[in-house]
Amino acid sequence: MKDTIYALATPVGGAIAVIRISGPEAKPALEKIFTGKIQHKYLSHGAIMDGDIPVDDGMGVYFAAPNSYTGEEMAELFIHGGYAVSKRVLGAISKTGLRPAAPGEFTQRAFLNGKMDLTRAEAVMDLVSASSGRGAKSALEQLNGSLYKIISEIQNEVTDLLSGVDAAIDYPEELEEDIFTPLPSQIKHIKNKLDDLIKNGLSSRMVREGIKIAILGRPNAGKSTLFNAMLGEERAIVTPEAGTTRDIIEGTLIINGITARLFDTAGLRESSNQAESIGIDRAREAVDKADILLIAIDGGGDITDEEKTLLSHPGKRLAVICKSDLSDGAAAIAEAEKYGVEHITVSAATGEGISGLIDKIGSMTAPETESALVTNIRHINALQEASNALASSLDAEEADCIATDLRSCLLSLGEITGAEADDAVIDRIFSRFCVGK
Ligand SMILES: Nc1nc2c(ncn2[C@@H]2O[C@H](COP(=O)(O)OP(=O)(O)OP(=O)(O)O)[C@@H](O)[C@H]2O)c(=O)[nH]1
Ligand SMILES: [Mg+2]
Repeated sequence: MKDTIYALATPVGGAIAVIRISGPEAKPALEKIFTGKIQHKYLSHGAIMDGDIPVDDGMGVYFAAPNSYTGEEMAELFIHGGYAVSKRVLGAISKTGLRPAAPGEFTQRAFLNGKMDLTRAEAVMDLVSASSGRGAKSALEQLNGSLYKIISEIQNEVTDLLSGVDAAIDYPEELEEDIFTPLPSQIKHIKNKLDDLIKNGLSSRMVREGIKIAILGRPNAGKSTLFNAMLGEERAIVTPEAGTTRDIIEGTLIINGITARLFDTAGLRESSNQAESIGIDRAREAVDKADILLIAIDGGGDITDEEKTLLSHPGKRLAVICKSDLSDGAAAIAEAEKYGVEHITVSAATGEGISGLIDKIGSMTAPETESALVTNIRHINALQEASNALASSLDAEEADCIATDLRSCLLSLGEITGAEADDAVIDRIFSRFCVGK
């Protein structure tokens, strides 16, 4: 039999705090500490007692198993949110012999009791931690089981193909139809679906987790001025001297409902100054971590090799031709076009072009379809493995090898819904949750 756990489900210091209790002792514990009426799904008012001493006044609700979030006996208390009150109430609960919950333990129990599959359990956490409105929307869709439905459909299709191949291996004489001729196109069809989910998933991951945008360029290109103009505040130091910025400076702005973390970096050049060199190393590292690279180029200058390297960087990037109040930037524009990089001309000093730049970034982050579902990196990786297994089945010549690849595709898909996930993976997933969820 499981033990009974409790946790504060809200941050301390709000107006109201919520305490959750789950496990076989939930009802007896509630009876000990709460004077209100205790009835399934009935919210009642009462005192919270520590023995004979009232420690707070609040609301309580009891859920009889299995009709609760975790599928177990559960109770929730809504108390005053102050630190001292929460502490006394938690103290009273612990005296009833319950155990404090580990991170994600409520949702883990819900999963283990079959209340939700893994995609939904993870969506709970994504919803709690979503930093933007659109991120919350996609997590909510996932919570409603839409990802589970799509993955199940794909699993069925692969299982159908696999059963055909298995039948052809085991009973070659009895098969009336030729299953092998249409097989490659059937597999490709499924693989395309997986690849679309992955592609849209990557951009919707940016939606949920926010995007990282790094501004890079050579010294004095106008990066810090651009950074300040985008944030609308004087954050980074600007001087006419080359090599002003050293540390990476971070600011946050919301673009189309997405949280964007903007990074200003040290201008790239060879430097003998130690602090500047370290700053330049960090700037180069920022290139790899950024979802979008803004390549700041002074429209009035010549194009350097550093700038050419940035323009040829793979991944999402945009050339920002700076100081349009001083020059038309024709040479820089021509260079960006040569590398096939989109460009926009701005003057951070006058503000010209800045809102256009922000719109452009917004369009670069928009998922390609409205229904981007896969926002979780674990899911994206599993989909990628499933897709790789299908690719390998297309190359396979022996029926046995095709069957093996189709099986490994199914295993990867099963990891997403939890049907095939092993205990270690499941523990790791739930340990990322917050306590009380
Ligand atoms: N006229 C004009 N001057 C600008 C503009 N943007 C930047 N500057 C000037 O260019 C100089 C360098 O600007 P910064 O923003 O410090 O350049 P940076 O790229 O951050 O330089 P480092 O930090 O040294 O790499 C400063 O004197 C700015 O005032 C612009 O749009 N128009
Ligand atoms: Mg700077």
